[in-house]
Amino acid sequence: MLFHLLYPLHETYSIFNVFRYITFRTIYAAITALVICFVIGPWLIRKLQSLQIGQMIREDGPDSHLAKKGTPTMGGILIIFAVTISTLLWANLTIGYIWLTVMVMLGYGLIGFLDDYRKLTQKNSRGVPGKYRLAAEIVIALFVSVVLYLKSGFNSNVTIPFFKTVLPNLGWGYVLLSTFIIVGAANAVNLTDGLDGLAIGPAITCFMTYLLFAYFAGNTRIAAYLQIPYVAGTGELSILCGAVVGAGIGFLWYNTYPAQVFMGDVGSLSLGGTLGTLAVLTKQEILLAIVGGIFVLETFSVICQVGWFKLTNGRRIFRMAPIHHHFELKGWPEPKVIVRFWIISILLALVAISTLKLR
Ligand code: 57M
Repeated sequence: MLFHLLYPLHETYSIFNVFRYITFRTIYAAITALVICFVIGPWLIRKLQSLQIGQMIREDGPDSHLAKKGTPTMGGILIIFAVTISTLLWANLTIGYIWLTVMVMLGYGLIGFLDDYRKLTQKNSRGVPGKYRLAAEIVIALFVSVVLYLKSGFNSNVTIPFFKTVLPNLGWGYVLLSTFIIVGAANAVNLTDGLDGLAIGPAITCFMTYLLFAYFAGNTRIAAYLQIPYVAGTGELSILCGAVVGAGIGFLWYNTYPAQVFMGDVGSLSLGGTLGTLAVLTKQEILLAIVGGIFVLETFSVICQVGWFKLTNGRRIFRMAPIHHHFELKGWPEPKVIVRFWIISILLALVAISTLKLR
């Protein structure tokens, strides 16, 4: 909105020319979202507490988690609110990719909200039946994928990391791939969100990385120099990514150990769905497996644990899955698990960025 209101004034006052720059608006989108979290966060936590929107803790989890019972959850509402307001303020709202990504964030946020709400009203950790939740996630992801496939200027080639000339065109198969990426990312972040700050930390590094990818893909000179797909309009997604990074840091202020609030499925599903959508829009689909390697590791640990458990009639690979619980049960203090996962996430982000040159 500010772009549309203030940039035209640059013809009279040159200072307003600054609003044309994506870098400027990305920085201030991050600052705006961060300030919104600082201003509204304490009120929201008190509100969640007064409404008794507290976390139900499963008995079969690590004993250390029992002390977390009643911690306010659904703090993801703060993230979504801050990102939405900041994006509407700073992004060029004529870019359809902005609306598409915000739609996924709000749609997945609604699915998560209904899941969290049902857990609270039913006083258990089951929530909305998995098949209905998955169906709703697939419908939203499929809609976005079909819209992109039919949109002129958006091709169905897949970018393969390390290979600049290998760009297989999947045709309609791209719709299935992008649907899988969006739904998979949402559920991977959801699984990871099991320790204080464990999901939001890697989410911040992922969105910082895709902030760069969006800026590069939307800039003809940089895209040509790096020989990555140019996608007109994705540059504006840097502003949305900046807002998510700012909101994520703001949320981490309250979610850091010992957490005052959890993001809830409303936060984890919306963050993951948004991240998956960005990976598709910036044509860095497969690279998400490296950038979001922590989320992949967590999901993979569950798949291996459940699969092995069924294959061997009850034997486990890990002491408990997802893998963050395994380290907890090995005796690592919670903060140690969290910060070490953050460090790995930063390392993976750097490796992923380096692949743009290693091709
Ligand atoms: C999402 N939710 C956390 C919080 C957060 C198939 C199986 C692997 C599924 C998985 C599962 O239930 N996943 C659900 C993870 C939960 O966090 C809430 O959920 C939101 C995110 N979706 O925002 O509202 C608990 O995580 C802890 N937490 C924190 N700090 C945070 O900032 O401490 C969350 C955020 C919270 C709190 O304790 O209650 C979760 O862990 O459920 N199941 C599991 O992950 C369970 N693993 C398991 O059953 N392993 C089995 C098989 C199935 C693989 C095995 O290893 O044999 C673990 N989780 C629980 N109990 N709660 C262990 C048992």
